[in-house]
Amino acid sequence: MTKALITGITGQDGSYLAEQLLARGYEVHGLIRRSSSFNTGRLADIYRDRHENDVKLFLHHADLAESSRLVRLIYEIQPDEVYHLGAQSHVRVSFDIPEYTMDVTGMGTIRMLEAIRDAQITPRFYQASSSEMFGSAPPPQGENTPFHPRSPYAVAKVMGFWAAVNYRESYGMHASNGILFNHESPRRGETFVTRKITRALVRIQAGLQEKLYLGNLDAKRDWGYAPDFTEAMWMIVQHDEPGDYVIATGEMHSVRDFLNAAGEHLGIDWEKVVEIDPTYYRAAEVDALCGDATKAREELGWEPTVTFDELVKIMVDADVKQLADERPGLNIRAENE
Ligand code: NAP
Ligand code: G4F
Repeated sequence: MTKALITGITGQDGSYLAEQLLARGYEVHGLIRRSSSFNTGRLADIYRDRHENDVKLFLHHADLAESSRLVRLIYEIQPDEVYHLGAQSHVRVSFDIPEYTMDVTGMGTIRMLEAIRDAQITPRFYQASSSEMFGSAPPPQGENTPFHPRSPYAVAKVMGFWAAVNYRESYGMHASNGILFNHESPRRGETFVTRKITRALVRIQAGLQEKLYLGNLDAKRDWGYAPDFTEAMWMIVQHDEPGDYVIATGEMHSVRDFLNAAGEHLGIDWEKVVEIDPTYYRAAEVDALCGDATKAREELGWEPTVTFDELVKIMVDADVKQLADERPGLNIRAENE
């Protein structure tokens, strides 16, 4: 049975990847942080108590800031594949906590790579690189586009990218970078713009919130569907030769386009409820990202399956359902009226 280790298993991508690997028959190990409240909500459907039979998912406390624990765990687990997804992943927050972001998102990758070397094992390694590394380089961005990072987060990701390349070249590791463009889902963190929009518009429609405060509506992103993108991670790791791959839909939309699509699906005029709050502006913005995933299509056979309009509908419908599940009282009143 193939053993995989996932850092960041409690996040959006980690949870989808864990599901996909379990469905393929893997034994999956995940690193989780100690938290004063449950941080395993996204794993609820796949987690089973370890006292039950045939358990294939194992969670271990660790932190990317502590190398001794990483070394010990990797030695004990002896994974065949390591998917390094753990990171302080919020770009705007990275301007507030740059040192922490550099440590966890940048140095965290070095700690993982060194822990693998210390354990004297040779798992395949996936580094969660990001389109943010391209920063101000104009679209379309591909594997040969020079990086111009525009945030502490992006600088840290550039470090992680080159660390993976360097360990491949120096030690012959099967280390690959997935340079993923934005990917979203109903499990997206609530403070990233897409989920912030779908969640807020649904709450406004239900009368639970009056306004939605946003920053730059003109920023453009290449938004795909997260499960398509975690599938690409697995395909990258299975490829005989390690390498670096852009994963993207090749379509670009603005934040305003996302508001239009979500508002239309809900039947809400978003312009009446959205206000601009400069708090959400970034010290340096990334204006436009749109990826060229030709290499992934030709070498891996990867293609996205969900369009922009479908993605918006999936996210809006999931937030409608989540609110209905949270507030049964609200639903009963609506049905009786
Ligand atoms: P996410 O939802 O923010 O998940 C981040 C994960 O990292 C969570 O499990 C989090 O744990 C964990 N983590 C944070 N700090 C940690 C620490 N100090 N030690 C151990 N674990 C820590 O991110 P995502 O959207 O799933 O993205 C996965 C990876 O891909 C990240 O590296 C991200 O930077 C990168 N990426 C994402 C996108 C995208 O559009 N989603 C695009 C390109 C690259 P908690 O649950 O406890 O917070
Ligand atoms: O949703 P965002 O916060 O995502 P961003 O900055 O593109 O980063 C995400 O994608 C990266 C891949 O390119 C990942 F590496 C990273 O980990 C993360 O997952 O912001 C998208 C755009 C930005 O231009 C931002 O300025 O939306 C704009 N925006 C406008 N108002 C807002 C808001 N972003 C947020 N988070 N909140 C707002 O109120």
